[in-house]
Amino acid sequence: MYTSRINVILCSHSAMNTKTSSEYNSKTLIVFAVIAACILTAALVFGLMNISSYSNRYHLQTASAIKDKNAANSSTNTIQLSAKEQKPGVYNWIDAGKGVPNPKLKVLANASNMIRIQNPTDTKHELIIDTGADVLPSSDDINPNSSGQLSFKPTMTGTFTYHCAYHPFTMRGTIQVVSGP
Ligand SMILES: [Cu+2]
Repeated sequence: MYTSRINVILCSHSAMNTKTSSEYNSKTLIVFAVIAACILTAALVFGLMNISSYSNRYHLQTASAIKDKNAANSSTNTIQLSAKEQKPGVYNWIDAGKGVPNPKLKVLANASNMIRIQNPTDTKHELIIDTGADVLPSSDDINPNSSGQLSFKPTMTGTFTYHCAYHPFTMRGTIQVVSGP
C-alpha cells in the first residue's frame, strides 16, 4: 500500500521538471494530497490498532469477571430444609429431598452456605445454628406458609447443633462444618 503511493510521489516528482507551471501547481497539489492521504491512513491504522488492543484488554477483564462469578456460584453449598408437623403440635425440621427428620447437615468451611427453608406449617419457626459466636447465624422468623433462608460462612471446622427458636426440643439436630472441596 505504502510502496505504491511512494512510487506515485516519485513519478510525480520526475515528471514535474518537464511540465509547465500550471501543471507543476496541480502536480504539487496531487503530491500534497497523496502525502496527506498517507498520513491520514497511517493515523487511522495506528488508531484502529490502539482501539483493538484496548478492546482486547476489555474483553479479557470481562472474561475473568464471568469466571470469578461462576467460581463463586459453584462454591455455594445449598441445603433444602422444611418444617413439618409430625403430630399435632409436634414439629421437626425435615430434609426437603429425603424427608429425614432433624437431619445431620453438612456445610463447608470458608465457603458460602445457603440453607433454604420452607414452612408449610401453621406456626412460625426460626432456624438458629449454635456456633458459639456472639451473633448466631439465624433465618429470622419464617411465617406460616412462607419460606426463608439462612446464609452461613463458617471460618472453622467442627460439629455444632442447630435448633428452632420456638421448638428447641423437637426441632434440633447437628451440623458438621467440613473443610472445603
Ligand atoms: Cu419451630
